[in-house]
Amino acid sequence: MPRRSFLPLAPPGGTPTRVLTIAGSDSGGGAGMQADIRTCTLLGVHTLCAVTAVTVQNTVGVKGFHPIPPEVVAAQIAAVSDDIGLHAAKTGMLASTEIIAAVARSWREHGAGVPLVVDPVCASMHGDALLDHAALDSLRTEMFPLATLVTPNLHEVRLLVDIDVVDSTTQAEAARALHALGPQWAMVKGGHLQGSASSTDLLFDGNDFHEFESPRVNTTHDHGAGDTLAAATACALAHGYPLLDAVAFAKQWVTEGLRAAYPLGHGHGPVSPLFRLHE
Ligand code: PXL
Repeated sequence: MPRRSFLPLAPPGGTPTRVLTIAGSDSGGGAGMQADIRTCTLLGVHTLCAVTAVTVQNTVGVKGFHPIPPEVVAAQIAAVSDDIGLHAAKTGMLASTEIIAAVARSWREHGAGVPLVVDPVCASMHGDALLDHAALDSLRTEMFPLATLVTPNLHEVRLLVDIDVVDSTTQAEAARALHALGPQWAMVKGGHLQGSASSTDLLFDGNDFHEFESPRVNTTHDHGAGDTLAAATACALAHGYPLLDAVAFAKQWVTEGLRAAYPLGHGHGPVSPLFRLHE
């Protein structure tokens, strides 16, 4: 796929493709639902939103979060599916066992046949918990079997399948273990692997492995990188891209976003899809 190829746009006044984000709000505007909305919008996709939690955070850390009642999360999914209709969805921060149960139930009712990217968010980049530890099992047993694609980073891989990814062999072992939990595709993101000049994500479909390599972008402003990757993948899937093309597209998108990332506040600034406005 050529660099700079973007997704098809609806003409002005035409109804765009819709993607639902089921995620937490980041008051700092860098990660979570706000990152999803930024990416979807700049890709010409209308974003539907089911908020799971309101986090209180800035660029330095997460001070706390307030989970939304599970039935309200489920009702948001039902409301937008029934009236508006969606072409793909992604999940980010799900916060608790109860919210995961509500999202899974609601997805079984309303999501049939719609591609679902599950980004199993467990903690912020500062290590602040965004998911109850007891909810890890629900993520594995309730969300993974519903997923078209799961996109854990190395920290999440350790929590989910207890594998320390240190090289390509353990990365493949982890992809197999994640796939065995039920998603159609499992991707182990290698961005946090130290000592490599490139960032290689490894995707497994139960038979074959596929590598996605991009140059490592040296920046401390990478808040929201995982959310952005999952959101861009969902947008491409919503447009009917085959999964491998959707991931390749999203990987380019997040790499450009990392190159355009900007300082903000006193901590880590966000990945920035605003580069799109300079095209
Ligand atoms: O980037 C993971 C993430 C997802 N969702 C919310 C977050 C974060 C990281 O901080 O705050 C709400």
